[in-house]
Amino acid sequence: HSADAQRTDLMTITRHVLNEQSKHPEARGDFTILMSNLVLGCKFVCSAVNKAGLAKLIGLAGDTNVQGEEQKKLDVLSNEVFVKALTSSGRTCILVSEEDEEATFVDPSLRGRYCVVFDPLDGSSNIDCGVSIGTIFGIYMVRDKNEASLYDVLQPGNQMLAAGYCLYGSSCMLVLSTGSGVNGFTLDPSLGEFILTHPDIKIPKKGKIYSVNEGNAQNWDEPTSKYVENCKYPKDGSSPKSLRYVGSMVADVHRTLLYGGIFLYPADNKSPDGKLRVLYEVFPMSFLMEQAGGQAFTGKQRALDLVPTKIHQRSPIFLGSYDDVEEIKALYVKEA
Ligand code: AHM
Ligand code: MG
Repeated sequence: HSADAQRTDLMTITRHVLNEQSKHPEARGDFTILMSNLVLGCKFVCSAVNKAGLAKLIGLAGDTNVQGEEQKKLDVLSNEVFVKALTSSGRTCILVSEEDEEATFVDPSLRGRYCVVFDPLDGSSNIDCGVSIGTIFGIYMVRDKNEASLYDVLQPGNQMLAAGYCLYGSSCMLVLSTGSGVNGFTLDPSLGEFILTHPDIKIPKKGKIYSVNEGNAQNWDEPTSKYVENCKYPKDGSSPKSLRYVGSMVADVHRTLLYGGIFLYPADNKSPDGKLRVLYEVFPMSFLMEQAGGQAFTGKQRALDLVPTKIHQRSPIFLGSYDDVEEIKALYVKEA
């Protein structure tokens, strides 16, 4: 019976990645190994996040605990876990983390072909009140691992090979795209494996939710103000949209992906580039949105076409359902 098959034939994330790689005859298994190290990092962070209060993992970096050892804040700890797991995979070359000012160039003896950009624990200001947080990542291929340079990661998002995020929420979910659609995996804690639970995710063409920090409204530009006004007081007789804003990008984008709607972190006259970082926030989420049939726009261009010049660069971002993003695009075009 198919019901039995569903219970016994488990599509783990490793099996899924292996299947996808088998479509590329030149694949040597490197990507699969890279992914399994990345997944290990996510499992570690998930476990640490779940017992954050108990294990007294929360606390300021630099604080000392009763044993006199330094306590690490969860975001610092998560960063170390990812850097070590990715470096030791032997498949990476350059790592860019939100937590590290400089890019990490992997020791030549351990170098592989992939560059990984990531935010190890995004939304970490939410940890203390138990709100969902996440890890975001994007993967590029280096041109020549013996001549790796920052240029290899200062590439537009359309050059990414894969992108995804892990949500540490009411369940732990990993959402991944390797460039042929988007798939969602849920961690089965008893198995310690991510199992495919959301195959081929497609974002609804139009949504009923908008997601933005409206406290910044007085500093917004015209198109953003008009757009949000229209969400609340639609001129075409349709119902107003609902507002949902967690303040944790992974949670807000995940809801947008599954339910539809729009997530925006616009420019404002205090932060003309918005808040979110191009390499490890804007690009991976834009990649996923496009792969799921949605769109991502910076206010000027398709987000994935932006060419970053600095690894921690920021950009305004509007992403989500195709039709909703189309609306904000039209407002910016009018303005220009
Ligand atoms: P962080 O990297 O300091 O955690 O900030 C990133 C977070 C995102 O997860 C979220 O979308 C955004 O900041 C919320 O910002 P704001 O509090 O300005 O609304
Ligand atoms: Mg962040």
